[in-house]
Amino acid sequence: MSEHEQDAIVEDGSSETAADQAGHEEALHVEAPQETASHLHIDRYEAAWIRISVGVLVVFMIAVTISSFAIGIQLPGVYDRINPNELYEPGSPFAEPGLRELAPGKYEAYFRGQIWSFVPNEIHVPVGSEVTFYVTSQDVQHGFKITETNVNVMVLPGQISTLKHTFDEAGEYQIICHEYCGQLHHTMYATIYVEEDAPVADAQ
Ligand SMILES: [Cu+2]
Repeated sequence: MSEHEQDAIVEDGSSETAADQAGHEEALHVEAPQETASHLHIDRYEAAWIRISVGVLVVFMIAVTISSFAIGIQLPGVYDRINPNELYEPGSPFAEPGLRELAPGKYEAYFRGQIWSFVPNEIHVPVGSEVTFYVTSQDVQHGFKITETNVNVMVLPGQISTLKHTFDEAGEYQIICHEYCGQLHHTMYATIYVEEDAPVADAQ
């Protein structure tokens, strides 16, 4: 087909498809004069999605604010570092870990994770107690999760992890190791007894 014949076909439009038509219209758009920034056109749907995205961010910020200030959800923190070989040194809080009363209703509890137990393996606190936990491992990586609470930290040799919880309801709370730590991992647990008017006892 010669060049002349091709032009003829386009001119009479006999072989022009709908797709070609659309292509031509698009080309016309592209050639339209550019709009200035002051008259920037944002497509209706694009504007809607921008509003939705901003809305989602605002919802996230509200959720984070409520969970940290109203509900008290906290991220586990690194309190300090400690040499796992020095856990039994005099003065180390992990040589004889356990519960200590700081003030009425306020306690700190030191726990040592080791294959395959927690020391101490039980503590008793009265209802309403606020307990700050300090946990470390003397050997491998363990987990420290208290059932029915938000307390959930990894227990790493060399690191003291900390989290706080207020026990408002009486009952038995299991502390379970939820990081696989070897053959008897499933036997590694301890118990927190939250008792009505309980005399505070600290069992090893
Ligand atoms: Cu374990």
